[in-house]
Amino acid sequence: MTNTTALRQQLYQDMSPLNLTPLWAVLHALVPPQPASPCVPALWEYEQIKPFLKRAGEAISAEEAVRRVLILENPALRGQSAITQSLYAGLQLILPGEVAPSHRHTQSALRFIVEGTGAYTAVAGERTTMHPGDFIITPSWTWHDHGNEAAEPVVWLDGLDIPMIRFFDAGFAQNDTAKSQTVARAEGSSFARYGHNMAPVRGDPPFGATSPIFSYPYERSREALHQLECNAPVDAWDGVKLRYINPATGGSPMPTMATFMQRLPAGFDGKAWRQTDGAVYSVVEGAGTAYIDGPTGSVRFDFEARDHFVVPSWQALRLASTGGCVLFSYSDRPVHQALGIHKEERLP
Ligand code: 1HN
Repeated sequence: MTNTTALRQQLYQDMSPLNLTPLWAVLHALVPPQPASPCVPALWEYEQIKPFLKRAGEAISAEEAVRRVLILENPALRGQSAITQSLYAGLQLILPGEVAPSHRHTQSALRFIVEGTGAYTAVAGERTTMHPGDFIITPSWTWHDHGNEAAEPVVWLDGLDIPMIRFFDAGFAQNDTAKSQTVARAEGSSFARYGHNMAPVRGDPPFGATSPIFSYPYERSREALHQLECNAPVDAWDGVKLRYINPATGGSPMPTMATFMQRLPAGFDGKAWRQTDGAVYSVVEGAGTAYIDGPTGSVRFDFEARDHFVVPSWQALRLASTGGCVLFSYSDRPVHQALGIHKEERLP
């Protein structure tokens, strides 16, 4: 051992009991030249998952579970209930006749309906009926419960900012006194008030940072994408892609998560792009292929309707579809934008 090495080792050892660590040993990893996410790309095929959802339905009731959900964990983050460093994803099942009891928490949630029709979710006193492809939000600290008064099981994707709120140590939660909330407004009231490029003339309740619309029906988003596919130029990277907005601000429906719906026309063979916000995808209709290029190599995911996949931060994604498809996705982009650190690169 050289003198210097010995000197340093002794320094590290002697100061360690005082919880001191030399920066120069970790500086490179702390400020990498570009994002080096510990997350890996991953695909969850619905065909493979569905039997386990079914078995979960036999193993526990929605009420006992509170929320009967199979968490989609990033293979590189097992045990952390995280699909990216900042986001959570899970598939929730509710069977006919079941109720998932009312509660609220500071974590924001989104629901994206994957299979089945007729369950409802209630948010702050208003119910909305679920249909495949609908996008529903549960803003931070709003009471919410779910129920299924229809004849078939309903499965949806839950997207939450759980790891982010955990990072900030800012999580609070409460159970409601009643299992289901009392309905305070007729179904469709929020959409009638804010879902048509119009708003009430006076007496807006304070919505804060979240959208006054809490259900964005698939029928509407699908129609918009169809119109644009037929009548407007198709983007070489995205196909036809729209973002969901808070109509009161033009920003994302909730402050921590952005959501998107896109259509890849039949024969689409897209260019690659990358962004700092890792994203979770839910395949709505059709089939296609995602090519993801990252520091640990390249993967190819052949996806079908109801499959889910995750693209980590700063890994290049290229999408293709022979027969055409529709994709829903969400990411933590609004937080990157609020912090001024969002970066996107479209590769040639
Ligand atoms: C939650 O409240 C729901 O309300 C779903 O359906 C998933 C995961 C962690 C914490 C709360 C729901 C959740 C959750």
